[in-house]
Amino acid sequence: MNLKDIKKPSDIKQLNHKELKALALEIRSFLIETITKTGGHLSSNLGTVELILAMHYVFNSPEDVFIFDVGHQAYTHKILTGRLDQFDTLRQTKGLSGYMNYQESEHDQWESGHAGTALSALLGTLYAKHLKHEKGEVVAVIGDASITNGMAFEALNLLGSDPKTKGIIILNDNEMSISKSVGSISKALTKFRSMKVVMKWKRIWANILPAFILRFLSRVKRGIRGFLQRQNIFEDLGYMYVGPIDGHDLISLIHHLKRIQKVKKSVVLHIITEKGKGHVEAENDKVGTFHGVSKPSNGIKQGISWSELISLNMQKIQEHLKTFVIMPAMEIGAQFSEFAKKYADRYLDVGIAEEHAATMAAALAHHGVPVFLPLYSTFSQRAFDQILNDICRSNHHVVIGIDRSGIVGEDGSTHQGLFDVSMFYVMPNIVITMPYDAKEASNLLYYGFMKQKNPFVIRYPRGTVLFDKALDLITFEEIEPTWSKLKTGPGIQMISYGPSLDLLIKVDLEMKLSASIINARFIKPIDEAMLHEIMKTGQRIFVYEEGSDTGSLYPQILKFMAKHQYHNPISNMSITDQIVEHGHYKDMLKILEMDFDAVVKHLQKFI
Ligand SMILES: Cc1ncc(C[n+]2csc(CCOP(=O)(O)OP(=O)(O)O)c2C)c(N)n1
Repeated sequence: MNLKDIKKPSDIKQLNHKELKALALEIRSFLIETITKTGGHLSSNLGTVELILAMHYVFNSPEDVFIFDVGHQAYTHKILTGRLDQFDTLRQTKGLSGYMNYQESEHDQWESGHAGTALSALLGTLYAKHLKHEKGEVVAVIGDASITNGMAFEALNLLGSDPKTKGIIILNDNEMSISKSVGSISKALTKFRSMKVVMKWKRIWANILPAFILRFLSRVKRGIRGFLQRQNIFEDLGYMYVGPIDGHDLISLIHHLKRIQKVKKSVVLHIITEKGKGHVEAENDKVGTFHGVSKPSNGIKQGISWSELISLNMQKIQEHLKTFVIMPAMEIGAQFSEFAKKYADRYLDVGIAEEHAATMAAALAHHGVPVFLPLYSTFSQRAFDQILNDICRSNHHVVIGIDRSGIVGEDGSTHQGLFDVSMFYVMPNIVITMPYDAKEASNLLYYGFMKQKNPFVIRYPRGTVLFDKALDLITFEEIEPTWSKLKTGPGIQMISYGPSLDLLIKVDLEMKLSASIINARFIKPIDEAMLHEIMKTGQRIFVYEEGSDTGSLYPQILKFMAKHQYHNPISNMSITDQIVEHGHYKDMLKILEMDFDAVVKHLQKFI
C-alpha cells in the first residue's frame, strides 16, 4: 500500500506485517524529507513511527481515544488520519499545526503543547466516557521526561488507586527530554531498561548455546525481571507494568497492545525508542539540536538570538557576581549549553518542572544566592502560584528571564508569549522590564542583579538582535529605573517597549509625525515623572504592545490618567482577548492587524 492511499486509520488494518513494516519505512522517509523543509519536531517524530502505526492498527480511533503528551511527537498520527496532503503546510501560516489540533481532525482528542498534561487528560476522558456510557479505550502516550512532571505524578497517583477505571499509559522512553533526561526517575527507568538488554542477549545466544544453558539463562532473566519488577514504581502505584519492549519492533508492539486490550486494570506499557531513528545525525544527537529543527532560511541571519544574548550576558555577569542558574529543561532553546559547561557548579537543569524551579529559586534567594530563572513566557504560566506566593509575596530577589515573549510564530497557540506582562502585573513587588536593544539588555540584566532587591523580570522575544559576538562587546552601564525617549518631537507621544519600538520609529518616519517615541523599558513600575511630562504636552497618546491588552501597560496608563485627571486623547494597539494561531511572525502581525500598515491606518484615523 502506498502512503498516499491512506485516507483514514482503518485503511492500514488489512495490511500484513511485512506491508506494515514497509509503511513504517515510507513514513520515516517522508517525515525526514518534509520536516527538513518545513521545520518541526524531527527527532521525537522519528521515534514514534512504529508506535503510532501499531496504535492505529490495534485500536479504533476515534472511538478509542489517543492522547499525546505535548502533542509534538504525533506527526505519524496526522499522516494516518488523512492529513498527508497538507504536510507541506506544516507549521506555516494557516497550514497544518505542529501539535494536536481539535479543528483539524476528530482524531485529535487532546491539545496541549505544554508537557505533563496527558495523564490528567486520560483520567478526564475516562470519566467522561464512563458518565456518557461510551465504549472504547483511552490511551495516553507520554515521554520519559514529561512523565517526571508534577502534573503527571498527580494524575498517576489517582488513576493507579482507582480499580474501576482502566487507562493505558504508553511510556515512550528515549532517555531524552530535549536534552538528556534528568533526575532519579530517569535513573530508575535505566534499571528497567537493563531488562531489555537481558532479553536481547538471550536472542543473540539462542542459536549458539546448548538448551540447558539457555534454560538456566531464562531462569536468571526471570529472576532479574522479578527482582526489578518488585521494585517497580508503577506496580507499587497500582498499575500493571508491561515492558520494557523495543518501541521500533512493530510486531512486538502490536502483540503487546493486543494483550493490553484484554487487561482489566490500568496499564503502563514501557517502550524503548530511539529519538531521531533513521536520521543518522539526529540519532547521534545527545544534546537536543535535532529535537526541533527550523525551516532553512534563505536570508542572511543578522545578529544573534535574544536567548543567546542573554546567555552571553549571564556569562559576563559572573565576573561581577557569582549567580546560580535554574534551567527547567530548555538548555538548548535558551542557549545555555556554554554556560552549563563553564559554570557546571552554578547551573542545574531541573527537568520539565517550572513550578519546582520557581520555588527552588525562591529558597536560594531566601538564603542570599543570586539566582537566574530562565522561563519561556508560555511555560512561566505554569508557575504562576510559585512566582506569586513563593517569590513575590516574600519579595525574594530572583531574576527571571522571560524568553519567547510576544508572538512566537510557528509553534502557535499553545506557545504564544502574550500573557506574561498581564500575569506579572498583578504580582506585588515584582519589577517587569524589556530591553529595546542588545546594549539595554546588558544594562537591565546588570541592574536586575546588582541594583534590585525585588523579584525582577527581564523579558525578550524569540527573534534575533543586532550584536556582534566576535567583538565581545558586553559591558555594563548603570541604568536608572525610568523610561527613556528614543526621540523627542512635538507630535503624538508613542509608547512601547522592546523591539516593537522599531515599528513605531518606522511609522513616525513614514508618516512624518514628528512624534516622541518613548521606550517604556520598565513596564512595571511605570515612570510617573515621564508620564506627567508626556501628558502635559497636551498631545495625543498612542500605546503599542505585542501582548494581551488586559492588565498590560495600557490600562496602567489609563489608571494614571484617571487618577491625575489628564484628558489627552489616547489610543492603543495590542492583542484583545483572543487565541493567536501558528504562522510566520510577520503574517501573524498582519492577521492581528498589528503590522506597519495597520498602525499607519490606525494613526491616520486617530490623529
Ligand atoms: C511545561 C512545558 N515545559 C517545557 C516544554 C518544552 N518541551 C517540549 S517537548 C520537551 C521534551 C519532552 O521530552 P519527552 O517527554 O521525553 O518526549 P520526547 O520528545 O523525548 O518524545 C520539552 C521540554 C513544554 N512543552 N512544556
